[in-house]
Amino acid sequence: MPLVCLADFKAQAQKQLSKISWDFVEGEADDGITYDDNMAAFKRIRFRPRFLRDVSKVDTRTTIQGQEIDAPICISPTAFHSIAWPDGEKSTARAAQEANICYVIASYSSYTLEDIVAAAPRGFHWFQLYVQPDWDINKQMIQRVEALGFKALVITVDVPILGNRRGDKRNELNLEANVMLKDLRSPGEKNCTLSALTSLPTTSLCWNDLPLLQRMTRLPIILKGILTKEDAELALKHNVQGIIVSNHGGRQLDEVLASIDALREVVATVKGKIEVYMDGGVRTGNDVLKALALGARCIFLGRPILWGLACKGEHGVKEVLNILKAELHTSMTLSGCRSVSEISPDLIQFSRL
Ligand code: HO6
Repeated sequence: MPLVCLADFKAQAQKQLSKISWDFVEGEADDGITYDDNMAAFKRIRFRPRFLRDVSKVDTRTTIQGQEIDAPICISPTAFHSIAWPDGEKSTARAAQEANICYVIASYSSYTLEDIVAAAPRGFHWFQLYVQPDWDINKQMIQRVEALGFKALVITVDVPILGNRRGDKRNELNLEANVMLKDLRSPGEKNCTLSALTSLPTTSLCWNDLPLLQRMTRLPIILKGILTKEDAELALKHNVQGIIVSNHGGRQLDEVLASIDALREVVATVKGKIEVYMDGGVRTGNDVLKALALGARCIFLGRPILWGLACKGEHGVKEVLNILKAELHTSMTLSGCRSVSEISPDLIQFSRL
């Protein structure tokens, strides 16, 4: 049977992966309240479609940070893609390049940045940086990604420590103690992006460190993991170029707002001064349409990319991206939006929220 939606890929991926790998990818923190709510919150939103608008031509293209993408559907950073497929991030990068969308390559990748970029030399890449206590390492990393043609730095702000994942504990999977665990090892032994790193980033990272980072690079800086108006205001004050509203797929602090619910507060605060993106719970074209209507410039996918990899490698990722883009095209057509710029808050039934 063909896999026709992201849920099909999820079900098939679970059959492909070992229990320890599957549980790591699922990886919800604590009771999984936010993990569930990321999806459920989308399903509480209803549309107000418009008709008789000549939807014979519908265009899903847009731009992020000035660069064109074929659809507002990009790839969030997730660790160790070789868990799901031997070629790992190289396959992800090829699929992203073919889809002409942005791929945020993770600090904890199974291949070196050089290998990943060589696999997709014309790809549109951002780099997810976990700021390290050692600023020499940060500087080296930034120089490396600039030389490799990355277009932005994504600073993950919601991981002073790793969240509490019960599944990994039951499986006695201890990433902090051993990043190169057998089940997580890529084919080439020394292939970790940050092979020097055996621990997570610094607990002491704070707003005052941002100017230091900004002096080190010409690249735009995007903060990933902002959930409140207070932090959105600080982000503006610190002159960052973008915000990804995210709760890390419900893997960090449990019982925070669903991403799509937090998006509203952040968008209202930012008032169009910088681009706002979101990830968390996007599974259908309707979800993408809702996120855009509520002010996201684009959405990012985490787990669905790993499902694509687990099922069919590069082609699986390409299919996941194609399915979601086709669903978005259908949703736009059925709701009377001919272009991404025509997607507005009027599309949402606010009295229900
Ligand atoms: C180490 N987010 O699983 S996994 C420990 N950022 O959500 S990193 C944990 C990881 C990678 C390396 C990770 C996640 C996540 C040392």
